[in-house]
Amino acid sequence: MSRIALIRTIMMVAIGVAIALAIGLVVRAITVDPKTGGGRDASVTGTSLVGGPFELTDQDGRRVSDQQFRGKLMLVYFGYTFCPDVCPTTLLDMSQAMDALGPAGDQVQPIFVTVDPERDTPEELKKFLANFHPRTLGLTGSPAEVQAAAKAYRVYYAKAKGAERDYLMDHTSIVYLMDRQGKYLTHFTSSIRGEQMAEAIKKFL
Ligand SMILES: [Cu+2]
Repeated sequence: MSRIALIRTIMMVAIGVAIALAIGLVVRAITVDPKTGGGRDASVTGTSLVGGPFELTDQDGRRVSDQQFRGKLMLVYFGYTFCPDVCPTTLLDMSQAMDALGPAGDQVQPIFVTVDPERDTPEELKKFLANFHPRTLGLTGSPAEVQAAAKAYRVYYAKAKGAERDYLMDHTSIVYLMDRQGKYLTHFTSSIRGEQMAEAIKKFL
């Protein structure tokens, strides 16, 4: 092995370790329940804690349960329609990913769950989602139903300060990819673009 080849090998290993550590940290961060800080169990069972059953109402007023998507991958994002930046950008990335997948995208169900059921009625969701991929399902429900869904996905959300009708929401911004049984596969942060998301999804199709 030449000196350059050796240095290159050492660098590749170092980068690999750094990436593994970074992934470990992110996965650990998202499995910690923000309310209870329940990191102890989360670190033992890892990402299997992300995801779970939900019962909500879609933008057409139909009742929807996670069971309906068995056999499909779910691309799940929690946010709210009044969001000034992160949510629209992320939904755009999801839409671009769906477009990039082409016909293979039929195996993927993009889902947007509101963390603001107070303002996000089915009608509001429908208006908002007209800007994004046509197969995107918008889900809302009673505060308790939304809370249960968010809890299952380890999503934190809270009303931030603001006027009575113009408040902002703080919320976790992670796109989850779930398998055909509804189990966690991987996740994407806001920095990923649609094309990269599509490439990552393809590996699971
Ligand atoms: Cu948002």
